Amino acid sequence: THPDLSGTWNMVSNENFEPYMQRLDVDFATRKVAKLLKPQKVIEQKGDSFTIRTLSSLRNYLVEFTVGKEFEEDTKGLDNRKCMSTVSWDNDRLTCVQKGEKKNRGWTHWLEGGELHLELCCEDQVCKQVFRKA
Ligand code: YOG
Repeated sequence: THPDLSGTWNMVSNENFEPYMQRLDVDFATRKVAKLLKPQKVIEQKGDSFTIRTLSSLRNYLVEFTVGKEFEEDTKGLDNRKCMSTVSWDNDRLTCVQKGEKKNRGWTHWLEGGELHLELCCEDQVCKQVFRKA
């Protein structure tokens, strides 16, 4: 049985977000605003079905998927690319591979000490975010 990531989570830390955004070709002005944000994660997990909302004053982003089923992801409002994404459980970690123009792109969520962790990768950059239950 896998961990339940469901809930509303508030960001408490965000490391290396700027270089991650640079790898995604996010423009300078957007990066300066985006790095000041403290987004909320709202996760609904029902069996293998997930809805993940990333909410902020600048932009909201929604992704819906079923574990193990590849889907076309449109990162509209973020870096505006299309990826073929697949999310799977790697033991207790929920891992997404985002195949597309950018190499080594993806993310991993896990729970640790009651907090929600997230690593976001693009090429050689890793952004590390931590969220606490609202
Ligand atoms: O989460 O993929 O939880 O989708 C990463 C932003 C900033 C907009 C957010 C708005 C990447 C401008 C999504 C921030 C930078 C910067 C809040 C993280 C691109 C553009 C939306 C993510 C996964 C896992 C689910």
